[in-house]
Amino acid sequence: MNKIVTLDEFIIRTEKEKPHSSGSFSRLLRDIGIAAKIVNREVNKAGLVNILGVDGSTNSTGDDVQKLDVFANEKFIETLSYSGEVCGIASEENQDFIPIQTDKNKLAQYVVVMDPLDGSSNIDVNVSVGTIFGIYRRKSPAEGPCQLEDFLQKGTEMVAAGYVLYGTSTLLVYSSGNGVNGFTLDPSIGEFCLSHRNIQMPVAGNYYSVNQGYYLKFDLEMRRYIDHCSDLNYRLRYIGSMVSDIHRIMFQGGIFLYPNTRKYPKGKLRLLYECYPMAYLIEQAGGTAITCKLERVMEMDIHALHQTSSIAMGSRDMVRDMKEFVEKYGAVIQ
Ligand code: P6P
Repeated sequence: MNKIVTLDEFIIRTEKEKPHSSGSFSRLLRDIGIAAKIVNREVNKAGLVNILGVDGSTNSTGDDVQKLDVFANEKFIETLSYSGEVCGIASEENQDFIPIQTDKNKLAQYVVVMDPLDGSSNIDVNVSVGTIFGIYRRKSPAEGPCQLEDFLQKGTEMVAAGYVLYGTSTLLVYSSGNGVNGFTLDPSIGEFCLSHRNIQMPVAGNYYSVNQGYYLKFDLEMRRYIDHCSDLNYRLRYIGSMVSDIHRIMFQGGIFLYPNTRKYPKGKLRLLYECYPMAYLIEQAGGTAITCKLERVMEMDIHALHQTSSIAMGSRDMVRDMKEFVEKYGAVIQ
């Protein structure tokens, strides 16, 4: 029987490989794991308690905020604030970033960007949802409060990214720049245990993931590529939860698309805490992540916390094919 490697043990082992590590980053990752376990406990019993349904408010992009969204946001903020390793948080659920100003945190060197419960419209129908997070080193002077510049950093500046998938089992998948590893929560011992070592995405696949309902609202080049997927008898899989849709692609190959539409001319998904972290993981797993105007997502300039972007990410060969359709049919800005 293989020895169980817990998330905490894996983080400590990884830390030893980085001689100058102060342990601060490791403690931050462990705290994210703790918050994920707390959120998981509530997600798993959401149907039993009065935590379903919307809480009447809307978030920064006008989505109805589900009660579990609010709970997840509060728990991640609470856990990360207590940790002492984070000087600020930017969340989908908060219009502005949140400075963490306790004595422990104000000298902290990291900020966290997150979508605490992505795909939350699926909660009430028991479909999997996820948490997405990214970690940056702060850029502002260490002794003062965090600044907006600490968050408006390109994806290439991210030092780690990950997601938690609350599905048939609960999985934490993350990378700190040396490959992607997955940890499955074992409820019997309350630990995330290493279950998917060094995840490498297939270079090709036959799944495509897009909201087909918007087909007529996509630009010509995206419609032609989607027709191409259909002509090749690729299988359409779309859950409407980015973490779930991309998780499949990480293991079985495929391409995830959220092109710009008339309703979302700059795309719907948020660059800072959805596109950058998922692009980081996709690239670390050997895939490709670009916008529908063929820019590398990680290199995109960011000017606002809730800035959106179109995206096409997944298996290297499939994104390359999509790129050929855009070049052939699209008015790509050179
Ligand atoms: P649509 C969920 O609201 C989300 O932010 C992502 O998780 C998901 O990929 C996308 O929006 C779904 O959007 O317009 O297809 O419902």
